Amino acid sequence: MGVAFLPMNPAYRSDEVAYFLGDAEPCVAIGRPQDAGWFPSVAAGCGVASVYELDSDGGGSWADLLDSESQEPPPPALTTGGDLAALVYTSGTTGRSKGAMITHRNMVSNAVALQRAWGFVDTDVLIHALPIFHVHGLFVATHTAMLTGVPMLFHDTFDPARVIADLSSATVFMGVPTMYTRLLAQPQLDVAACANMRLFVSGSAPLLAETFRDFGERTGHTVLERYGMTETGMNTSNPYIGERKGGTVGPALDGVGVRIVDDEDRVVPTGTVGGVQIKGPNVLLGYWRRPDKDAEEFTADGWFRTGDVGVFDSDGYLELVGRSKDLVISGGYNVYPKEIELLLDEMPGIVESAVVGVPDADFGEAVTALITVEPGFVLDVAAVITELKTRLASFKVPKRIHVVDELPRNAMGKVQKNVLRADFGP
Ligand code: MCA
Ligand code: AMP
Repeated sequence: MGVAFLPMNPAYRSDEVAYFLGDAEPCVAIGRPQDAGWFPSVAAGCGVASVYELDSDGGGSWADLLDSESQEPPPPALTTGGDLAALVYTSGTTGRSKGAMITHRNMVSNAVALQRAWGFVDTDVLIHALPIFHVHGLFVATHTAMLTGVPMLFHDTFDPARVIADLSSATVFMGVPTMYTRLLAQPQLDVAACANMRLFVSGSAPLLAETFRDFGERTGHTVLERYGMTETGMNTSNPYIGERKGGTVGPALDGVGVRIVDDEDRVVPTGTVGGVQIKGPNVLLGYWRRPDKDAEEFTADGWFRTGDVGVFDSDGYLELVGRSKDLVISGGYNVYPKEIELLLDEMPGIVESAVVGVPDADFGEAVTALITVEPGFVLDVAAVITELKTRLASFKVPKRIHVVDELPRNAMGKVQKNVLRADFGP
């Protein structure tokens, strides 16, 4: 149809929605009935011409419109696979998200590569319990199942007991590490419960070695870990047939170029840590209306800088060892510290703040804020959290806030977040 889709997390608050709609300028916006008090006016305020509602049972003014139209599909407007298919917002390292322009070719190439790599067959049944506003649930899970033409048992929220109850009717599950730790917390997860399953895939955040080990021991299944990004879809995957190495995200997928480079973009020898760069048909067209970001994130010879830091082992398996970008991944959701710091720094009595991710048993990393205040000021932490919740989706709101005398800085005056992570970790 020539339409580009912009998925949004329904947990976003009005300021966040206003930013996306103002930046993307869609002609149609569809919201939920429970947001009727603010969504239509925010969308109209951003110049969106048509605003509709869709409820979780498929009813609402959007469904009514479709019912009232002729059933003839509109003439295809698509001309090439290089056309824009979706705008997915990501990576606001300076506090503002950027729209990653994903093409039809990006999606198709990745779906085909994953279908082959993970051995999808027409008898598969996928348990889909991921949110459908991020690449993991929206493209990786949905596209592999749809390309193979197999059913999805679609869960509208993640409930570990419900997933376990469905395992006997399914063959594939995809989840983020938090889902695996929550599944392991259920005593009914065992070999018998998983007897019909052929594959468990994990991604979006690092799978802890103990989760990998415990899941194997409890279920007899070796979790297959893979690595991707909104901008690139999936890049690497442990093999379906062959050794799945815990702590690694496997070799590059078919057709995807993955290289490790030094600070001057020179490829480093195997076994040397460096920046991870990607090239291939899976890599985004560019950032929506951000040529400055395209220039920053792509090398002169067309490789995309992921901001991840990794190393290849002698078998060609990639191990991710860190990130050069300032990003917290909490339960698979990306949280950009800058976005929270900017809001905190505006609040009365706060001098400055630093937001970091500290290790957390459930979410992998827990968003944690360190704050300095004006002399004599007593910070009401509960009020800060309440205020942040009106401005931000609640998964971004710090789980912990500490008032400190000062923030540690290096010789360049930059806040040393690694020191804070170590000091405020468990
Ligand atoms: C929910 N909460 C969270 C998180 N999730 N807080 C921190 N981190 C989180 N991840 C908070 C809510 O804000 C709420 O707070 C309270 O927990 C309960 O919310 P609820 O919705 O009931 O949570 P849940 O159902 O228990 O959610 C946990 C979850 C979810 C199922 C693990 O976070 C999830 O679906 N994560 C997957 C995200 C994902 O798909 N990421 C892929 C993006 P309060 O009570 O204060 O309101 S990355 C990607 O796509 C790339 C390409 C890749 O590689 O895959
Ligand atoms: P997003 O911007 O939401 O697409 O998140 C992509 C980021 O998630 C990557 O750049 C990595 O930092 C991280 N990520 C994805 N998969 C994995 C994984 N298996 N292990 C560690 N980090 C991962």
